[in-house]
This record gives sequence, structure tokens and C-alpha cells, in this order.
Amino acid sequence: MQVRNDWSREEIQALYDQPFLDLVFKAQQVHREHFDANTIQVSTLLSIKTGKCPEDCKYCSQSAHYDSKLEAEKRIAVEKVISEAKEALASGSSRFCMGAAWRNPHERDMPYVIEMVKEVKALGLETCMTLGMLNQSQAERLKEAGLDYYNHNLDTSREYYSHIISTRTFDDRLDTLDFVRKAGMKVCSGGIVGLGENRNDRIGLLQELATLPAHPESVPINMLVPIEGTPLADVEKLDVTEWIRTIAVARIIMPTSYIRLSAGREALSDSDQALAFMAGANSLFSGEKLLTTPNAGEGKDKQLFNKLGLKAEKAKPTVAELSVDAMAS
Ligand code: SAM
Ligand code: DTB
Ligand code: SF4
Repeated sequence: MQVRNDWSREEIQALYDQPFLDLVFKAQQVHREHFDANTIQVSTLLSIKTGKCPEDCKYCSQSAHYDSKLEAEKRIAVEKVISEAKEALASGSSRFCMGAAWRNPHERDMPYVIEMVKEVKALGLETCMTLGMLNQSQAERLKEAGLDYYNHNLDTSREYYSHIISTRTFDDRLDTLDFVRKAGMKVCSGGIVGLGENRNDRIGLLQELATLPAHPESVPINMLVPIEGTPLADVEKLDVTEWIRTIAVARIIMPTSYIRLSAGREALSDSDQALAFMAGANSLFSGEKLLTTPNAGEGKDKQLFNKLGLKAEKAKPTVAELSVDAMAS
């Protein structure tokens, strides 16, 4: 299947509206054209600065606008980040994703994040950061330090966006994605379902992602983790099959992207997760914690992988490691 960037809303809607089993079957067919169906890419997340965020994202435990009872934490030491990254590598992760509750990194933060990227990269892990908005120069400096991926989500449709966030615009987000792309980094961008949006909004979100000049290499599909104290704490829960439909449609319209079964996995049974893999999800976050909320721990995931006969994608060797290998042979 050819990779297309001109998906119309009507085409995406027609995919969504099919009977569930037809949709999942089609998604699995597309998946097998581009990926090994039994390999899952595993990332580990670490919050490097937690809470007191000036943005007002209505779903988030870290926004200073709401009283979520979260304990804020200043920037953590680079040594602590490196020891967590080593543990992630030892437990089978291939990518280490570092997140900060910032509107954007200040210039004074740049040496801190750059040192961290260099050291994590040197361990042989792929590096990813999510630090809020970037400007072009910051994106270029992060790329130069060895940052492989930058995560910045569109979160929801352009139409529903203003119901969820007022402190940065949808176009601000697209600008950051553009700077990341121009700097030569890989893009990780997706959204959240279960915010009280309707199917048209989920279609709108996927259309925005699939009509970017290049598809994001990684597309996290989060399910809202309701946080007490935030405006979305009591929003009606979305049915799991609708999350799985969203994954399946993302798989079909962005056939070469990694689709990540992201936040919300804690609420899923093993068979729900198996269905999400069947629908084309081939990436997840492992570890006891996401940024601030609990996640399926390593033990649970090992059991799940064994039960389903899945394997974790291996960390790719760094350029330095490849040249050492070449010298040895
Ligand atoms: N502050 C940075 C930013 O917003 O770009 C990075 C971290 S932020 C926590 C990354 C993403 O996590 C958000 O864009 C959102 O999609 C997701 N997220 C945050 N809180 C969530 C929640 N309670 N449930 C599900 N997804 C959530
Ligand atoms: C993404 O799309 N999901 C991750 C990652 N990118 C940074 C974050 C999920 C956060 C879930 C809520 C929390 O733990 O605070
Ligand atoms: Fe801040 Fe990111 Fe949470 Fe929004 S999602 S409040 S930007 S940490």
C-alpha cells in the first residue's frame, strides 16, 4: 500500500465506520506489509521536571491551573537520568523518552538537556524528548546533540482543541513539529482519546497527522487517564473498542509509522491489548510509571509478551558502535 498524505475526512470516516472486525482485519493486513507482526518497539519514559506547568491542558496532572495534589519536582540531576536510562536499557527498552512540564525550554535549560541527550545516546539507546514548544535554533541544537525523536502531540482535532487547551494554539503545535522536521529529527506526534470529544474529532486528529508533509514516525494514541482535580476528572469513559478503532485507522492511513498504545494501558486487559496489537499497534511504554501516573510494570509486560509470543525490538547500535564492529571484522 502506497504512503499517502492526501487523506480526506470522508475516506477516514468510511474507514472508522466499517464493522469493527473488518477494520481490524484490514489494519492487520496493512501492518504485515510493513512490519514484523510479532515485534513491539518498547520505550521508557522519565519525567525530568515535574508539575507547576504554566499550560492549562485540561487532562493533565502537571498543570499549575488545577489542584491535582501532584508533588512538583525541580529539574532532576543528569546522573539520576543516566542511571534510569541504564535500567531501561537493561530491561529491554530501545528508546528513552525524557519529558518536562514546560511551556518551552528556556535558554538556561538547554545545556542541561543537551548534556543529558549526549549521555543517554552514548549508552546505545534511541533518545526522545518532550519539552513543550521549541524554536528552530533549539530544535537544531537538540538534533546536533544526538536527539533522535521529539514528541509533541496535536492531542485532538483543530475544532475540539480550544475546549481542552487555551494557553497555546493548534498552530503553535504545528510550528514546533515543522521546526523539528526541518532540524532533521524524527517526529513523534499523536493525541488523546476519551477527552469528551466525538468520533468526528478523532477523525479530524488523524487527518491532521496523516496530511502532514511527512507522517510522524511515531504516533502515540493515548487514552485519557482521569486525574482528580482536573476539569476532565469525571468525563464519561470512552469504550475501549473506539480506542482500538482509532489505532486501526491510524495504522491504515499511516502504514509505515509506529503506532503506540500509550497512556491508559493500565485500564486494559491482556486480551484488549492483544486486540490493539491486532489493530496495528506496535509500540508501547514500559515501566511502573509514565510521567506521573502508574503504568503496567516490567513484570506484567514480560508475562504479556510471553503469553502472546511477542518480542521487543532491539536497540539499534550507535554509529560509534558500528564503527568499532567494522574495525573488529
Ligand atoms: N509538556 C510537554 C507537552 O505537553 O508537550 C510534554 C509532556 S505531556 C505530559 C505529553 C502528552 O502526554 C500530552 O500531549 C498528552 O497527549 C499526554 N497526556 C498528558 N496527560 C495525560 C493524561 N492524563 N491522560 C492521557 N494522556 C495524557
Ligand atoms: C505521549 O503521547 N504520552 C506520554 C508521552 N507522550 C510523553 C505521556 C503520557 C502521560 C500520561 C499521564 C502522566 O503520566 O502524567
Ligand atoms: Fe504542561 Fe504538557 Fe501537562 Fe500541558 S500536557 S499541562 S504542556 S505538562
